[in-house]
Amino acid sequence: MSFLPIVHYDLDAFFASVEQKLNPKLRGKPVIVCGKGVVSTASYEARKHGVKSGMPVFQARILCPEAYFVKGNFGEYQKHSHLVYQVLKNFTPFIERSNLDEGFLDFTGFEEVYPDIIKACRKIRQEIKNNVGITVSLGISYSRVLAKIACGLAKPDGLFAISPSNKDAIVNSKPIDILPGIGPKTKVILNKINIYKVSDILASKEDLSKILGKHGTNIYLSALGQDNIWFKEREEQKSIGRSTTFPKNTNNIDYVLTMLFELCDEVFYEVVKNNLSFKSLAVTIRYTNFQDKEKCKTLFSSPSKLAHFYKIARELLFKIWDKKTVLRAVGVKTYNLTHSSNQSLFYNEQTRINNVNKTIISLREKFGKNSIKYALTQKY
Ligand code: TTP
Ligand code: MG
Repeated sequence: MSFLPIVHYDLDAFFASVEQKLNPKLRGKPVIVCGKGVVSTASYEARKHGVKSGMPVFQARILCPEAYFVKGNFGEYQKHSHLVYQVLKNFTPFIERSNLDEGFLDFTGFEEVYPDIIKACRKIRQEIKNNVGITVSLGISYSRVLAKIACGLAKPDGLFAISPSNKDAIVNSKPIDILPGIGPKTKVILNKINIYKVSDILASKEDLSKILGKHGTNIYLSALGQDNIWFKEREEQKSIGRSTTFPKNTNNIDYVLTMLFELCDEVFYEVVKNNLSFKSLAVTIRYTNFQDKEKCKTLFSSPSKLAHFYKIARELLFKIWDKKTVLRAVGVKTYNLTHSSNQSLFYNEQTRINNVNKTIISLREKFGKNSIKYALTQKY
């Protein structure tokens, strides 16, 4: 079998599984995690009764009155997501988290490290079960879209692989909404022209682009198993960075930090504006002899506040700069960018910070960059 380098992981009934792990009384029972009057998630025991995410809690009570209804504990979910990440990062440095409970692992070029990728994935599942106490489903394939589909087929608590030789047999007979880009509205449009299965999409290339334009073409490519706008290749993920050459060489610490803060401000809001998050942050300095020095840090999660971003950048700067040597330039760069999704039904501190960031960005778009700024207080 050809090497299948892409793995999609998705924790099973994530919030409910964490509740069941923390409270043994809930294990094996229908558990419904509620937030803002709707179901955040239901354990598989509750799903048997028809309870679904997004459903009003009163409706879930009718469908499954014997369920345990619990209030979500976002801090615990973040903690468990972090524990899962700790396990995953021992297997590959290329982890693209889409949200707290799912993402892609990229094993491209790892054929020799993992000659049997399925065996490696079994190990990942076992380690998450042992070390974190919840279960994960894994989909393995040669593209991101197929790995995600495979993961859906593996659920719950399973593992599924789609290879070039079994792709048609497995995927083509499935309903079209297995593909990305097909929500309820697109589904209705396509059903009207007798497109129900993935194989129907493969037979309707022209109709798709005629009716849905570029969107239709992208759906067609997904049906072929090719990644496009929804899932980008690792190579396409760029970095965002800025650097500045000082008008005069300097070792004035206040001046250098002020410039660093300006750069952090630009890079940070550029990242946020594009709905991205990043895994690595680097600071570079250039000496007067044009030699460069860089210090990079890999982070568990992308800072959501400029102050936090700047704090890390300043620490990195002080690791490579003795505060005495005269400098010519300084730079800040973020690497390993992925699209971030802030999907959460809870209004929490994170939502508040995201709203503040969005407001700052829209004020700047209207009134210019200097219309609103954080004050920099120097402490070192
Ligand atoms: P999902 O991965 O969609 O669902 P799940 O992990 O509960 O179940 P499974 O993957 O086995 O199908 O979402 C992950 C978590 O995100 C989920 O546990 C709760 C939260 N969530 C919401 O808060 N609201 C929602 O509408 C959805 C879909 C998820
Ligand atoms: Mg999940």
